[in-house]
Amino acid sequence: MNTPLRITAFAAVLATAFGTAYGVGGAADPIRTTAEPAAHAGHDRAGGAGEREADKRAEENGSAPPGGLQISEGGYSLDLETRSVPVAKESEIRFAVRDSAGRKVTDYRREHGKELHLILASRDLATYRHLHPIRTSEGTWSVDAELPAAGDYRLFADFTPAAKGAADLTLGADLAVSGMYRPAPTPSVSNVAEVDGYKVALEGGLRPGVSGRLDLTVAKDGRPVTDLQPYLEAYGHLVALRSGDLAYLHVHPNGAPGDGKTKPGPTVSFTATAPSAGSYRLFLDFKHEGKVHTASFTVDAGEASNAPAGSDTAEESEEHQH
Ligand SMILES: [Cu+2]
Repeated sequence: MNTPLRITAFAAVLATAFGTAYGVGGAADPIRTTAEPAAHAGHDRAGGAGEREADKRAEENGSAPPGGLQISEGGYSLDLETRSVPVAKESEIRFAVRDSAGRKVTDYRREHGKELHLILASRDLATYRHLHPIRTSEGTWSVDAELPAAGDYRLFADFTPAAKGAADLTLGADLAVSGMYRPAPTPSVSNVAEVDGYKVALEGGLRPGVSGRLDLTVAKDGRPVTDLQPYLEAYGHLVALRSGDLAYLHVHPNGAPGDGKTKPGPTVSFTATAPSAGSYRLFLDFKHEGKVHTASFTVDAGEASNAPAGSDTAEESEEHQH
């Protein structure tokens, strides 16, 4: 149904997007997760045969949850020391990642140039921040943020512990921003976003359970931008958050700066799979003329195609035309 190369590339993207879910299938059982939140380490730490059986089933039927929905997973927990900050006032947010013994984690594997990527998103998806906190040698992370609107926010820590066998994890915790809360409606579905004088057009989209391609094309003053700058080792970073529960999907571009074939714009291409049908908010970070900009879109992941192989082939031929 596909060339081996394409399957490999797709698998790599999947591994990035769902590293947690595929690497640590054990977090799939909601009952078990509630009762024993820190018990789902990697397969090497899996419990009895029944548990391993459940893990295997979860992986097979794809029911392993997306990232960001749990505060504790794979033996690691997000310990949010700052539970609440005032609205519209620069405030320090502190947290730590703790291992199953309760110790603060101080060894991380770098992903895209950073040990940990921090995403802050309001529950209504109107506010989004992609930040890089600093860590003390004892393992406490801190970052200053000024959040423009009150309400409940989700804080996502995206990281990979350096410990052997540890998978890429996205842990999530709630952060309250105090003040008068007026939830914003989700912006309507659109394939064009405007930010800081840039216009970003989206082609393609998300499909549940099927890999889909998303091409984002950046223009300024009506002209394609062909000198995007690498930001964190890529020409763009795309995060998708599911409306309703903020399930977190971090995808990376197809191709990297300096690989000899990826151009610095105007189009940055991604591959992603939606965990379900529904509405998603996409946030694209890109860098141009020394500044990072964030373009956001609302997209609908429709019903999964019955013929994923056919759709992939269609995409592929499209690719060859360029
Ligand atoms: Cu980051």
